[in-house]
Amino acid sequence: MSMKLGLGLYAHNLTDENFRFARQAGATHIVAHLADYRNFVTGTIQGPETTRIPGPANEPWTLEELTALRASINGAGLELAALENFDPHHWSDVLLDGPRKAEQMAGLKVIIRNMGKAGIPVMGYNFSFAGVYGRSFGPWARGGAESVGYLQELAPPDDEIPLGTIWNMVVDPDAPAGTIGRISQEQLWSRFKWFLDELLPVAEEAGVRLALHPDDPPLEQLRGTARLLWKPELYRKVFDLHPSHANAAEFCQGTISEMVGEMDVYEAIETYTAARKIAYVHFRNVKGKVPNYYEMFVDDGDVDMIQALRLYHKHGYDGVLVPDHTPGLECPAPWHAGMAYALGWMRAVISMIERGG
Ligand SMILES: [Mn+2]
Repeated sequence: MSMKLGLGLYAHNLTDENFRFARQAGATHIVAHLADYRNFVTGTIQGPETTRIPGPANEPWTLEELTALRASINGAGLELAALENFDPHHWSDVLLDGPRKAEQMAGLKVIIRNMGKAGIPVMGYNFSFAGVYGRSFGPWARGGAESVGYLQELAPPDDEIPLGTIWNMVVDPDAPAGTIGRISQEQLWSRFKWFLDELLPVAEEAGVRLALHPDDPPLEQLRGTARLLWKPELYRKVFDLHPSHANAAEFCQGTISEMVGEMDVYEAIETYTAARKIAYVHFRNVKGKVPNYYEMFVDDGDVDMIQALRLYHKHGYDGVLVPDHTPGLECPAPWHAGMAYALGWMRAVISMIERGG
């Protein structure tokens, strides 16, 4: 296959067993999240038994750590396609324009240089203040399968973000009371441009692409803060800031299809694949659009996923697609079963398309 199948694994899931699971399910690539949402949300500090990178959260990932991570994945017969998301401790003040901004940017440069030396070609990131926020869980997928959605009436209050918090994660438990306040589109784009100005030259030299994930939920504003990429056509604005090959998309097709914009999901796939801007794809299906949508099984949503794969193929996409998330399948291992279902479906359809069917 020239399109490649991958599996995304959070830090607590980066185990040899899961590498073998990915290989057995037909994946050839891994996307590794080293900042662990689940452990952050529950306030549990990652222990060495649950993560491949046990170092302090605010330290840049070292060459030794990244090389060992890649070797463990290669040892299972897989490639490491990308890292996904800096740890919030790495760059909270870059996002918030805080006093440690310059120091943190120096750390991000160390990470990108180390990734280049370790042979990890892509860094996925989400330039966001509120991050993923306000989603609900329910039996909304086919047959009552447990899924996630964004439903306006179930969303928590759209209150301002507390000090010491970025995305939905606490980076400073000792922060005083109060909020980070409101952040405008102008402030957001100015900070984002500074981030690209500083980091893209380093990424180009290191041979690493910086791949931007869109905002999920794709609202223009959330918790009093502007959102960067809430319509498909805004990727054009991002790429126009810097026409570098290293300025790329972590193309979350699921989030794109939740958006209300001028460009629909099929046009977005065609436009950004043809422009060679897609570093890798989050391949998942949804029903509905912002402000009310659910995540569905890959073959059961609003998007014609066979047509979507045909469009990547038509424009010569030869990168990695990962299922991103999927509803769980009701059994003793809902996450694994859901992923195996998505991977099997994707592998079959990609094979069919690439054979001319
Ligand atoms: Mn995604």
